[in-house]
Amino acid sequence: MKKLRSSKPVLRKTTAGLWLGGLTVLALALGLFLKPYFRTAQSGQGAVIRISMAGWEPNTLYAKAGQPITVNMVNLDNQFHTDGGGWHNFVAEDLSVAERVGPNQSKTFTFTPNKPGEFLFYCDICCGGKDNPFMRGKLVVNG
Ligand SMILES: [Cu+2]
Repeated sequence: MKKLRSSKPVLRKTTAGLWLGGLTVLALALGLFLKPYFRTAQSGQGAVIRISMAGWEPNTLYAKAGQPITVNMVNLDNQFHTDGGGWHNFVAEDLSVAERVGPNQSKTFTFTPNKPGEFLFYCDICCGGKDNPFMRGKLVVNG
């Protein structure tokens, strides 16, 4: 009987250890999962936008006036495109933004729209550029 009693705390410790380990793993997993959201929250607003010969996806971005927005522009095209060699750019004249991204590359840039409104952005490297509706997108800046 004495042996049984002495083994009880050991069993309890193991159970507690398992719980603690499980909780730690859970917290770490949750932290990893939530990390991008927290980063976005810290640096204002964030958006991922994909560009290819087919156009922008999505073609509407949202921002808030006076708050920085970080755009991660992902280029889905390769260098074998005869039209611009697979390069694209993000041009928003009214916001003084012009960023280029190479084939199969991504580029992250940050800017701060200082006034509310709807602003045109486009790629002028390929496919007719600004005149092609597929190469056009809209940034909606809320006040
Ligand atoms: Cu383009």
